Amino acid sequence: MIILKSEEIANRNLDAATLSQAKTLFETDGFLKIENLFEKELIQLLASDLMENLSIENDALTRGTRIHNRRYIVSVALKPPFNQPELYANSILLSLMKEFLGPHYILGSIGAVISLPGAPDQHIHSDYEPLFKEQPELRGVLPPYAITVGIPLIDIDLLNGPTKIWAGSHRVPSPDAKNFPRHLLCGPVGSCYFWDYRTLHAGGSNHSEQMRPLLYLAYTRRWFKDYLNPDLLLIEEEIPEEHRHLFPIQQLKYAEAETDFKAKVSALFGPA
Ligand SMILES: O=C(O)CCC(=O)C(=O)O
Repeated sequence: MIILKSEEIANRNLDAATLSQAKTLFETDGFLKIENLFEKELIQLLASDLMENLSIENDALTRGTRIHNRRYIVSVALKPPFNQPELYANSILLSLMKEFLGPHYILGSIGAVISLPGAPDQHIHSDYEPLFKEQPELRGVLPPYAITVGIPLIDIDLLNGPTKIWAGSHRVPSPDAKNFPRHLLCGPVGSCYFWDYRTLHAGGSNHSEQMRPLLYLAYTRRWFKDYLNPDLLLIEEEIPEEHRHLFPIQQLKYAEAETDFKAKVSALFGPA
């Protein structure tokens, strides 16, 4: 786990020692937790917006996709309050994504996993199948191509359902969870944890009386398209120019996409 120093938070930048520690932990374990990445007020605002429209009584969860018994994925549109760059383009988070995914990464999807009171343990899984099934040995040796960032919208603890994760399971061809140490990802509001798409994990059972919302953002190398997960990237507001590189051009509104396309062509071939 990493705890950011106050100067790192103030400068919105990791120092070299923290970056190197993050790199070692992520490469070895296939996941990393940061205890204090976001302002608590930002996360509380997101939580109240999301939870306002989701109550068990009015069954608003029917707009989500059930991924397991009493566990749902709901899509989250990039519109206020979720379109704040402090969230999706957080400079510390992006410096880590760049470190692990290379310079050309994009935001592939955003959503929330809601476990209802009484949700049992989810099945153990990784977020994608091996990229090259005909050469399974490549699974563990390739660098990461996609990362799921989980952001607790309430304090997540042992009662309401941490995400269980098996350290090092991203490094082998067909991992069996019992051969890897299991960690329980709990985290206060303001924390986040992220895992390599290959690392085995499972949502933990919810023994509390409240829903447990975990916001997630998936960052991927720009050539990767996730065909297996039931989520979306809904962009409902214009994205500031400095952050458009995070989005696949086809998903930007047409006028923006055209400007972006022209800028990219002229960067490659010179002005028209
Ligand atoms: O609910 C969680 O903590 C994790 C959910 C998850 O891993 C998934 O839906 O793929």
